[in-house]
Order: sequence, then C-alpha cells, then structure tokens
Amino acid sequence: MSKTTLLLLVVVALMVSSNVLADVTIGFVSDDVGSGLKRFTFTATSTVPNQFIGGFDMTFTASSMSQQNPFGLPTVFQDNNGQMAAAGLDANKDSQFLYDTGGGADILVASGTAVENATTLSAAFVFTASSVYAPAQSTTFAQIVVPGGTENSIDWSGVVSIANTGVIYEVSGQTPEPATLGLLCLALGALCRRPTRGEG
Ligand SMILES: [Ca+2]
Repeated sequence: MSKTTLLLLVVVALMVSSNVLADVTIGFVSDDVGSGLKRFTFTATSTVPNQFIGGFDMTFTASSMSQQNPFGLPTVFQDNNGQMAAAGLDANKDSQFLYDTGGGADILVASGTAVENATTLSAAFVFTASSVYAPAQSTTFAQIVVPGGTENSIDWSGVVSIANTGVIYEVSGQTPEPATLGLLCLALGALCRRPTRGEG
C-alpha cells in the first residue's frame, strides 16, 4: 500500500468518523419495574453547545410493548398519568413519551401522529416557545416497557429537530446495544459486529 493510498484511507476514515459523531445522540438506561417487565428510558442529547433540542418525530417498535391506559385514556404522553393509581395501574409500566403536553401549551403534537399499541409508540411533536421543557441541551424523552427477555426487539427510528434552526438529525438504533458501544463499533469498523435479532 502506498503512502498516498494510506493517507487517503485515513482521510476517508476521519470523514466517516465525523459523520458517526452525530450532533444528536440517543442513550438509554434500563431497570426492572415489576411483573417481569423491563423499562428502557431514552435520553436525547445535542452535542453542539447552545443547539437545543426542539422536537421529535420518533417511532419505537417491539415484539411486545406494555401499555397502561387508565379508564381507556391515551398514554402516549404523561397527561393521564394522574389517573393511573385510581385505575390500579402503574405509570412505570407504561410505554410513553415523558412529557405532559399541558393541553398543547408545552408540547404541540402533529395531528394524527400519536400512536400507542401492543407493539408501537410513535409521535411527532415540538416544544412550544414557552414550554416548561425547553430549551433543552439534553432531554429524557421516552420510556419503553417490555416483558423481560424481549428487550432485544426494541427498535427506534426517527428524527430529532434543533430548535429555531430547521435542522433535523436522523437517529435509529436497537436495544440492548448501548449507544456508546454502537459509536465505538462504527468507528472501529470490522472489529465490531452489530448484534442482530435472535442473538443473545
Ligand atoms: Ca402508553
């Protein structure tokens, strides 16, 4: 391999790395919430100072997703969490976005995008200018609850928007792979192999 070729490869590798180090990262932690259920709590972080997260258009899917709907009320967001106890339910066991819309005062949800069922949580929404949640360099935005042992099946994809810029970043991933491990694997290329469904 000539020095020129080697230099070219290094430059290309650096370009790939700079793309990998996206300006929005998604991380998660998990905990047990009882009844054999495992909760994954997701946080989005803008890595560019003073570029604040302005909204999401995200879809989570899983082979089996826990939903708790007190008195049949929707729980895509936290608005009805106050009804959980009276209905004998537990908000910790619900898959939901971790904001109260404030009746639209804090979160504006795009019409027809809020979906929750036994396999899906999805919504497109933005923080309002006066939202109690904005501006946010980092925000814990969703929890997905699945039966223990099925966590390999959680996939997420969508976009995160940056407030007041019109800039959006595409994000996607799968549990249980930690986001940092994913970045490292992408940077190291062939040294890592992404786990796929069906693998422990
Ligand atoms: Ca829910």
